[in-house]
Amino acid sequence: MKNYDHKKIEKKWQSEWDKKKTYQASSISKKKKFYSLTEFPYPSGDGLHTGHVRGYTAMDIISRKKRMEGYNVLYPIGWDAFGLPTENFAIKTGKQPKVITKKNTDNFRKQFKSLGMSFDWSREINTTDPAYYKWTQWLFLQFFKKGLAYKTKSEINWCPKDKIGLANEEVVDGKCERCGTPTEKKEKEQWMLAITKYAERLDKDLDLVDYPARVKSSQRNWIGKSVGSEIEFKTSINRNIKVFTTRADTLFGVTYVVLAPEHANIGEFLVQSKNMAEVSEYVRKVKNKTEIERTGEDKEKTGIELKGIKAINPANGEEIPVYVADYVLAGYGTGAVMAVPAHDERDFQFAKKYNLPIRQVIIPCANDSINPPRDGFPEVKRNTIIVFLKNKQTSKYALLNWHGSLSGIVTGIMGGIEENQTPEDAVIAEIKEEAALTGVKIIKKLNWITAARYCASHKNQNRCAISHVYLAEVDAINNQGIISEEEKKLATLVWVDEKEIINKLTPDHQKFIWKQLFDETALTEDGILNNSGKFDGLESNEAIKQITEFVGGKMVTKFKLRDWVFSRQRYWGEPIPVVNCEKCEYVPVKEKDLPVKLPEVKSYKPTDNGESPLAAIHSWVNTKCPKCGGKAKRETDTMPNWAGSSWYYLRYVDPKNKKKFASKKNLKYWTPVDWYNGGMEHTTLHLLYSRFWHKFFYDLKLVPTKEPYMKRTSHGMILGEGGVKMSKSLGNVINPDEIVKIYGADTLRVYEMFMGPFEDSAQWNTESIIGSRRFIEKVWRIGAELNKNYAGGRFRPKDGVKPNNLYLTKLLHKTIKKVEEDIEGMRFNTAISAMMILATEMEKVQGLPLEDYKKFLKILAPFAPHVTEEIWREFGEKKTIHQSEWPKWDKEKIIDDEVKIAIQINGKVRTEIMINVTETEEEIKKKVVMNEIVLKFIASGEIKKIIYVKNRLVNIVL
Ligand code: ANZ
Ligand code: ZN
Repeated sequence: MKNYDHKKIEKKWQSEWDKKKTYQASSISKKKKFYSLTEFPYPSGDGLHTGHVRGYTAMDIISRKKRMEGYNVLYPIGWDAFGLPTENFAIKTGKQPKVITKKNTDNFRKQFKSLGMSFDWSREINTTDPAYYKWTQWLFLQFFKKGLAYKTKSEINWCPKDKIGLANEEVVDGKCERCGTPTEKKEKEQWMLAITKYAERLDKDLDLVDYPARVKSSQRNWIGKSVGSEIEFKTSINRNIKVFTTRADTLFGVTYVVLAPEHANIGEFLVQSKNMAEVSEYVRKVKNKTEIERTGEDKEKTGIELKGIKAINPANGEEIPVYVADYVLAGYGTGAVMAVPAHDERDFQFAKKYNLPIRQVIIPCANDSINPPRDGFPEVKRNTIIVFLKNKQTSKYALLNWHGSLSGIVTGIMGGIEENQTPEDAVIAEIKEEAALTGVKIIKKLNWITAARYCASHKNQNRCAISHVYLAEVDAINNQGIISEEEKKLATLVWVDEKEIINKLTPDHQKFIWKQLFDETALTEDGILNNSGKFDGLESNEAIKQITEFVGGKMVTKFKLRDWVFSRQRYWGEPIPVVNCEKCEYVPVKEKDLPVKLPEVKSYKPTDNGESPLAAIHSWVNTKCPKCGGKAKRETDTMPNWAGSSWYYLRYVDPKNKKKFASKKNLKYWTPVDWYNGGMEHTTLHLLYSRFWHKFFYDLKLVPTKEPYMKRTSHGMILGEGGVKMSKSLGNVINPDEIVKIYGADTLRVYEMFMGPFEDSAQWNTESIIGSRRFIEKVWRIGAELNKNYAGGRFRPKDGVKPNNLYLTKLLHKTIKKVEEDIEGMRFNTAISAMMILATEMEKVQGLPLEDYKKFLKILAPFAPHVTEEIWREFGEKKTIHQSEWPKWDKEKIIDDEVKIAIQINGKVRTEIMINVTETEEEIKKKVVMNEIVLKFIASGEIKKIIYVKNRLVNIVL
């Protein structure tokens, strides 16, 4: 074996794999299938950057391992090639998007191949290929035929200067990305897909799949399922306001009602108000704010009262004001809310700003975390006070350190309110009892009444302590009396710095009220009803049902999810295959006339009135109605970027099929996708959209499974040096081509997988690549050395070669097990470090058995496919390592009965020896002093002491 020449080796094997179709998946196989999918890239003009390499390498490693484990693996790739950057580049340069795309995909393909990705290139797809988008159009028509694709007026972002509709990502801080002009909202007829019809199932079926918790919750948040009540408020103008609330239990705490500025009946309320001009001016202004600007927790809420109009609270008949406010959205619920400032944070901020009453009707009641209530004990409610008493002289506060069954608990001064006491009386009395102090002044009372449930085990009961909370002061404590022995037995009084209090208090409830005393927030938790007439004392859950019924409301389920705007007024997308006939209205293009191909145009710029450039090609637009043959016009809107990627994983299973989007047979064999990895940024919309398409196809019996992807994972981003995002403008993008040239694809792959935990972001550092390169060189060296002994596959041992080494065998088996499990768990970094340790040991040992080394090559092969293939073949193997069998680890061999320990002389490591864990300390020490290296040192001094640290080291002190 010669020196390691990555350029030669990598080229050689890449073309060999290509020629032999090493990674082609067969749809006819008795083997178990494994479908591994990775998000197909948008082929940008910049090419792949090193950030992309991470995800593709990860799935490549998994796919390679699965092949070696005997699976029939499908690992396909293609191009999600419609999109704005290409279109904008075409507008700028006048080049055809098709031509630009071809150039870019050629480059991406070359790059992927140079990285040794084991894609099945025979299945390459391209969303802009008419043979592909024919089926995107066909699938769209299935939605249309079922009434799930419909046209309606909807708002788009509009740049008044460029006169074009903008995608959301082209609006930056409310301004057009290209010219900086503030964008407006413009109503336009748009195609919509009725994804909301699937909202319930998109939420529920997340239970069927293996996605990370954060991905499931991002899906669920986007869908936004919410169970609540619809309740009608009568008003003084003979028009009811229907609100949607998840907290009907708070109805007695409503102090005003709010309409969204775009509420369907806003006009009616406007004209009957006494400040119509002002309100309409307000409504007009709110319109151009984004949803986030309007509803964000930290955004200032604005609103205006509809003067002269009152609403009636159906629970208690009270008259309350009606507001129009920006934090209520027309598109959610009923577009109107009942405001409960005490229990909703947004209402709370609004009420403070506009001086509206705040009325507490729920007493939040937390279970004590240290001493929670126990099942089976009866509950006793008690009215109590909690007071934080300050010594003005020292600025310290008095806390109680409880003993006995409450040992470890630290609270403010507290106690029960007796029948004949006001809470204030109780405060004074408790301070006298527990602190022996008088002359106390009450400074503040917390507006909220709160409660905590705990177990009073000495009384065999659970308690619900309803607490009134106070701040009090005392000038000094020199007149402190004597605290009774009885009180002292219960608790010790301690004085604590203000800063320390939050850490000292133990029950969560005490921490909570302490914070509330200084920084009040709404009480958004459930609890026990209060100030609510006959419903007082009920728990929130029960009260929601009872109060809803009491006022004649009904329970409903709402979703935040909106129907999907499915058209854009742009050129570079799939034409929507619909014809608008003067007589028959929207008619689908006949299946035999699909695809509706994109015509070539001279200018790719949208027209002045915001139509797609297609609208300007009259020869294309004017057509005949597929139904009546009369005059008709083609739809000139195109589909959004998401269309092609909503079903691409289905096409891969049968990419050349001319009669169907994919055959039933292939779909049955290959789907669902077993493992789908991609960027975190696509775990909300892309995932949701493709799950929606899939479910719809499932209902049409076009696909055999309910869910498209059984497992989803996401990789962390690769950041540029210094920890910032890689971007062209910062000039910190690392081109993988450079790295491949200098260090080789194997090194780059190992480096990227070694950077850190796969799900975390990691910082690129060109200097550290050398470590991965050295590792590969080491593997090569070991191979070359062995190769001298084993040339031609026959063993010709050199003199002095020692036979098998038990320690190494064990390490090998442990490493196989670890790498196997780490790949499954995407812990690529720890798999690599285990292999690095193994390589170091293998290089040290004399007489490494070839079989052991080959096993090592196999587990390294998924990570570094080229170098392992080269060495493998050097040993006379005729078939590729990538179709060899994954090595088995032996259970017996991984039991640790031998460990390596270090031998130190005067604290310095001089050598290492293997010991058996069953050896006694005596035996080990004997062994150590007989060691050759140790003997040399002993010769120059006398042994004073030998220290043995079990299974770790022996230190000889001379
Ligand atoms: C009264 C109330 C009291 C509310 C309370 C909450 C807490 P989710 O859970 O996200 O579905 N709401 C209803 N429609 C709204 C709209 N169009 N725009 C803005 N806010 C709206 O939220 C439901 C809650 O959000 C509803 O329950 C309503 O406020 C508010 F202590 O009603 B709630
Ligand atoms: Zn017609």
